[in-house]
Amino acid sequence: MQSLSIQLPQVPDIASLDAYDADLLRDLYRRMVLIRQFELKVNDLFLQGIMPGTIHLSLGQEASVVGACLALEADDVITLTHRGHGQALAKGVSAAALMAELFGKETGCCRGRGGSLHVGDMAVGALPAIAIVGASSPIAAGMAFAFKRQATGQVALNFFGEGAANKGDWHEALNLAAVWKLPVIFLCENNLYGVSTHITEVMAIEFVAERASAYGMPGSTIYGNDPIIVYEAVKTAVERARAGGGPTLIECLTYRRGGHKRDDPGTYRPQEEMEAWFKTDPLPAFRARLLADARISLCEIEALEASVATTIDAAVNFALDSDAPAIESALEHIYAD
Ligand SMILES: Cc1ncc(C[n+]2csc(CCOP(=O)(O)OP(=O)(O)O)c2C)c(N)n1
Repeated sequence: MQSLSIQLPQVPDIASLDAYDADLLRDLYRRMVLIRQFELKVNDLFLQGIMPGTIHLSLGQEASVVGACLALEADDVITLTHRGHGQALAKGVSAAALMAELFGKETGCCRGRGGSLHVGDMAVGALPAIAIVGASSPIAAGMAFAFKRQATGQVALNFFGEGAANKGDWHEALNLAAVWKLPVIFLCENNLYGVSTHITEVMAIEFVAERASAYGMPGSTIYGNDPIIVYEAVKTAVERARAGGGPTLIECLTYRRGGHKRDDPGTYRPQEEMEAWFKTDPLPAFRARLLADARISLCEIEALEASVATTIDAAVNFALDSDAPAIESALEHIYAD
């Protein structure tokens, strides 16, 4: 933790990939590429005026969500944020259903009712996103409470941004989760900014994870732009949670490549900071590490990237060809009168 800084990225020494199964490495990279290509396509569609609504892109944060989700089992559950496309794809929501959701179509993962801010699919353990900052932490703790009572062996992983860690409901969730030793992992994607506000303007300590000790749970701040580092940290937390040890707080230091949302160019960020973080882009970095591994060839990586591009094109066609929900179904699949 000492070697990391909230100001500029510090890339730690990264261990060799030898100990990891090649299929896991391929899966980590494939999901990161899927998120990257999905969001670049979504951005294009917005700029062309083809896609409606608003979007919060997570370009640059792929390693944190993919490393975290691959450390979970299929029946474990995640909660998503307003910046949730990557979280959803990492957990296994199909690109076609996600794209259709963004277009408000009946074939979308929430039948077109949610849009970008509420994506998810319980069939793959992704609770549709809650756009109220901080509000998903008590819900994750609640799900973990149910898992514990029913002895299902499942864990819940709560994604949130560092801005959420200053909300009261977040603190209450961590406290109760620790007191009741709930099987929940609180995973902060610390991208340094809540909209345009730098973390140092709203937090008097350096790292969110320092707060873990106040609740009596382990906490760590890790470099979030390497999927293996995140995978290892989450795996340890998951094992602890399943063994009845209770929650863990993990803070992944990362950076969003763009602004807060599509109408924000993100120009409040210092040039030096942006340049330094952009150099740590998780995709080229992990690609280079894979290429250095004798088990994975350039040809294979290029084929993987091309196949993801085909998946994204198919997702767009599927979404555009799908029908909007019928007007008479407007009151179906909702939980309020
Ligand atoms: C309770 C609440 N207050 C304000 C907002 C408006 N809002 C949406 S995203 C956001 C910033 C959240 O920052 P952070 O939690 O760090 O997540 P990030 O956007 O960096 O992923 C704000 C203030 C909201 N959605 N909910």
